This record gives sequence, C-alpha cells and structure tokens, in this order.
Amino acid sequence: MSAIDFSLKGKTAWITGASYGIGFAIAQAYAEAGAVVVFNDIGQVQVDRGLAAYREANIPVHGYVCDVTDEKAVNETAARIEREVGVIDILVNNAGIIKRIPMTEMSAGDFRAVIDVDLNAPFIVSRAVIPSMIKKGGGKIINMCSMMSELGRETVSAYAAAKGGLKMLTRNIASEYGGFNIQCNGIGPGYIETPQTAPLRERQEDGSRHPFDQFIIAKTPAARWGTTEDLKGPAVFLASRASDFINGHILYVDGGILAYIGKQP
Ligand code: NAP
Ligand code: GCO
Repeated sequence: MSAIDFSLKGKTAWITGASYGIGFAIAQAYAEAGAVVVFNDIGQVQVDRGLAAYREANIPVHGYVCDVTDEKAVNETAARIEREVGVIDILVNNAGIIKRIPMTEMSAGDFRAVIDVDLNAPFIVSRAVIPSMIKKGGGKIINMCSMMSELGRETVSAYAAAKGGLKMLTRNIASEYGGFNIQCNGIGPGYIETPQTAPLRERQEDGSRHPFDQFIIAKTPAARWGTTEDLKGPAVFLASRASDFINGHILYVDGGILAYIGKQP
C-alpha cells in the first residue's frame, strides 16, 4: 500500500484573516506540511502584527492587506498573490466575526455585517480563486464552519445564519466544481480557546468559571475547550491528497459536542 499523502509540499495556501487565532494555527500546520503560506488581514497594522507573530514562531509567510468583504480588493489580492507567490492551490476561508446580540435588539446593519464577513466573503474569495484552480487542474477549498452550522443559541442569530449558509455554500461549491478536481469541505470547530471566545471564558469576580464556560465543559464529552492545536491535523488532512475523494463534507472538530446530550447537572 503506497504511503498516504498528507504532504502539502509545492502547494500555495491562502488562509484568510490569519494574524492570530485558528487561522494562525492552520498557517503554522500548513508551513510544517511543506506549503508556501499566504495570509491577509484587514489593515496594515494587523498584517504587521501577524508578520511579527509568524517571525517569532519562525514560520515563513507572505502577508497582504485585504478586507475579505471588499470584492475589488479580494480580486486584486488574489491576482497579486498569483503573480508574486503562485497559483493558490489551497484556500481556507477562515476570516470571521461574531456579534452576540439578542435578535430583537440587533440592528439590520449588525446582522448584515456578520453575514458579509462570514458568508459573503467566502463566496467572494472562493469565486476569485476557482478559475485558476480549474486551469491548474484542481484545488482545495476549506470553509471554517461552526457548531452554529448545525445548532442555534441565544444571541447568535446572524452568526448561525451565516455559518448555516456557509455549510450549504461548501456543499454547492463541491457540487458545481467537483468535476474540475476541486474539493470543497468545511471544518466545524467546537468551542475553541481564541480571542473570539475569550468573553465566554472570563473568570467571574469571585474567581469562578464563567457560566458559559461551565456549560461548554458539561456539553463536551472531553470536558474541555478545544485549542487551535486540535484543528491542525484536520486542516492538513482536508488540504492534502489524502482527502481527494471527500467533497462537500463538514468535519466537526468538537470533542463530541454534537453527539452528546450533556452531563447531568
Ligand atoms: P478570531 O480570533 O476572532 O480571529 C478572526 C480573524 O479574522 C482575525 O484575524 C480578524 O482580523 C480576521 N478578520 C475579521 N474580519 C475580517 C475581514 N473583513 N477581512 C479580513 N480579516 C478579517 O476568530 P477565531 O476564533 O480564530 O475563528 C476563526 C474562524 O473560525 C472564524 O470564521 C470563526 O467564526 C470560526 N470558528 C471559531 C470557533 C471558536 O470557538 N473560536 C469555533 C467555530 C468556528 P482582525 O482582528 O484584524 O479583525
Ligand atoms: C458562541 C461562540 C461559538 C463559537 C463557535 C462554536 O458565541 O456561541 O462564539 O459560536 O465561536 O462558532 O462552533
């Protein structure tokens, strides 16, 4: 049996919004797997901060300023990456925001802002890279989905709508471009320790755990939050030849949350 090909050697990977957090960890894993790594962030300050962090971690990367919701900027950045680095073989639509507001108190502008980053942007960026992937003979697109691609909860209506839509966009890209040897899959992280979830883990004044923190511990069979390290292997797998016959799949990396009714209080 031939060796299973998890290598990303010779591939160019663009991870959006990867100055820190999950995107940074995936960029690190891809560099370690042999890929040439590209990331973007919304402004020069953020990109410079990211470049410093990558240098600190001894990870070679190319950084670009690009707001993923800006169609013109995305198309120009995709073309620039292709000129300066190479055709994008692997795209990870990682950039995302969340606004935790009860729906009846949320403005339509706030709702649209979340949809813009978490759903419209993966469409815009994927559309910018697919033509060159087709010319090159194939590619990998990985969309950062969520527990909220499957579940709702209070205060995250916009985010759940976006991530549910992103699940179906993933399946549709797989359906429409699978014939061009493009595999489009999603990763659905559980609750991961990053800046995005920091408010849900803040210690209370009496030093006790945040109620939501305790809730997630009870909802997770592993009785812990995930870390960005937990996402590295799944991300490399979905970017590698080892997953060439997987398409339209959302790989939940959630410690078992979706399978578990939760620990009895
Ligand atoms: P994070 O810590 O908030 O980082 C998000 C990144 O996206 C930041 O670098 C941010 O840059 C960037 N970004 C936001 N808007 C952007 C825009 N318009 N253009 C370019 N970059 C933009 O988030 P995370 O926890 O690492 O999550 C990364 C992805 O995984 C997101 O899609 C999130 O929804 C998803 N996810 C997270 C979890 C979790 O538990 N953490 C679980 C499931 C899914 P700036 O800081 O400069 O704005
Ligand atoms: C929340 C959290 C979640 C996580 C993640 C879970 O407020 O419920 O932010 O949405 O970010 O998406 O998979």
